[in-house]
Amino acid sequence: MTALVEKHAGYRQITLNRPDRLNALNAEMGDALMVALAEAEADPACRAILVTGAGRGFCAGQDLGDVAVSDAGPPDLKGLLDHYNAVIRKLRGLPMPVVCAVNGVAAGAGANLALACDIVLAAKSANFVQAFSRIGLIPDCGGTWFLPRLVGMARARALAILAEPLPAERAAEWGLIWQAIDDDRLMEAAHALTARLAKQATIGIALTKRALDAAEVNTLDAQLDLERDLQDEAGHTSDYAEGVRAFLEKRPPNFTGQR
Ligand code: T3D
Repeated sequence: MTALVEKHAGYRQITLNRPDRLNALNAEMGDALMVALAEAEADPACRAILVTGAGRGFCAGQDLGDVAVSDAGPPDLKGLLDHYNAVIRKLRGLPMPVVCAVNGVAAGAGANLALACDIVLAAKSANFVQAFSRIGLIPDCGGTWFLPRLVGMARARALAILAEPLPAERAAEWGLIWQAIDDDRLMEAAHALTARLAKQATIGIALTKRALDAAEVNTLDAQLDLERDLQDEAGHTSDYAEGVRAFLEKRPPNFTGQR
């Protein structure tokens, strides 16, 4: 199994599982991720997702053993990327929050897979490498979109062109990720955060994600209208009613994640 799924109360953990190759991506893993994400999305009991990697790496990007140029010519990179792009689109389009626990090196498409998640935690020993330029490629799986938005164009350009490893603590300082965490505490912290998210107002979070994604292209005027409409939707959920009731009654809310 190239992607392992574990069910926890309220959330699922999806683990990239080719540890002897630092979880390098291949077509089979792309398919397995799509299935795991689609199944999580279809499960009403699943209100958050945790993505991580098995072994000492998070993901070393494309499995280069599968894409070597041969006598038959270059490999079908377009076809492969259509495959991986579907995974990135699926991840970004999920209504529930996705936490990524980067347990070790995240290189090439593996780095950008992590950046597609909503909240990225990383072990302090991990690093992020836009390894593409080392082999004559361009950042893909959304890299050229995520990087400038997260860290600004000057840093995005240097990361993409130089392909130098960015240590987790600096990645957090730069705003590429949310937090760098001591290695031995990473998974405990990632589970605690995902479990906490699984108890929050799930529809409100889904609408927040939609608003933030739309803000990437909207004018302020359009965004204000969108916020008004999404807030109206959030305001009709039972979680909103419960949130206000709980506040007034001075107790923690008991959100169900339902409409
Ligand atoms: O095909 C397309 O559509 C194009 C898409 C491209 C998207 C991309 O992701 S391009 C970028 C591809 N990734 C890379 O270029 C990274 C290659 N890996 C590395 O540079 C290094 O492995 C790391 C910096 C990630 C980690 O270094 P280190 O020293 O910690 O580990 P290592 O010894 O290099 O790797 C451990 C094993 O994993 C090793 O195998 P071995 O010698 O023990 O049998 C190594 O060959 C294997 N491995 C690591 N990365 C890949 C890989 N095998 C296949 N593909 C890999 N990407």
